[in-house]
Amino acid sequence: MSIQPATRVLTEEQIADFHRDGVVVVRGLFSADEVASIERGIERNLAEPSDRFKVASQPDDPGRFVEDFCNWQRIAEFEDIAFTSRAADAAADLMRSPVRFYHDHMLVKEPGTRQETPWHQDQPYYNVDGFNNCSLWMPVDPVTTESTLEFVAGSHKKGWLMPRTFMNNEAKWFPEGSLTEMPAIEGHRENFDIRSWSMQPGDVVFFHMLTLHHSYGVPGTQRRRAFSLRFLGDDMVHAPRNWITSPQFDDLDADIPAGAPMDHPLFPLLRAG
Ligand SMILES: O=C(O)CCC(=O)C(=O)O
Repeated sequence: MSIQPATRVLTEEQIADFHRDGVVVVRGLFSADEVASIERGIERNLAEPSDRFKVASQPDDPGRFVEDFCNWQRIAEFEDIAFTSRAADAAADLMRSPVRFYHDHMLVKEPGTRQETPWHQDQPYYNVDGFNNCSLWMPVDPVTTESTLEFVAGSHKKGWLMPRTFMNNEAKWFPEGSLTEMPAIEGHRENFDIRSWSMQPGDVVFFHMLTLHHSYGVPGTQRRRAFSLRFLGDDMVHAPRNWITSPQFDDLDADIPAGAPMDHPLFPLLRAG
């Protein structure tokens, strides 16, 4: 099957913002129909969780934070948005590269969730090396700055930081002492260039897999259902790990050697560049 060429959707200014800050907001990337479709996909995912589904909040949390990963092959709405929407075109603009689909990620905070998403980078949890990448995060519910995703501008250029579990702060990936620890950002927020945007359904943020990001819980009665797509550019290669990555991909080592491109049916090319 021939891979579609990308259509230009972002401005030079948006592309420059992403490269400088490691994050850019793109208003209205998805149509109302696309948002409704993703919302249906999220509800289906919640009703039919996969083996990767996890609860990321404590049992006594008044709300609930749940996540699931890699469901595009069984949830048509997720497959559609990855393959046919302007998301992959925007990723091609940002990466100036062919676009490979890495995975989808659903993140839902139910009303009253206290659990924060701690400050973290994504790439140290993954099984990929390289720098040319981007992720998209979009809410299907309106989010205020209290519960939106927030980012430390420029942090994607400052190296890898220790990944830890969200709930208990355990080092389950890189061994203790092998990476620099996360700086204490909460309590010292004035020392960091923190960027965030209130968002309407259809708006998205694109961010680099090394950009530090965080969100608070959600107050009141508002759900915060979000969906994310992860994209790989032309220098991204397989980095097999001695631990279970998040998300987990079983038995890839036999198919993709260390250091090779993620050329595999699980990671389809979405745009030719
Ligand atoms: O939705 C959240 O609170 C966290 C999102 C996140 O960490 C991500 O998309 O990588």
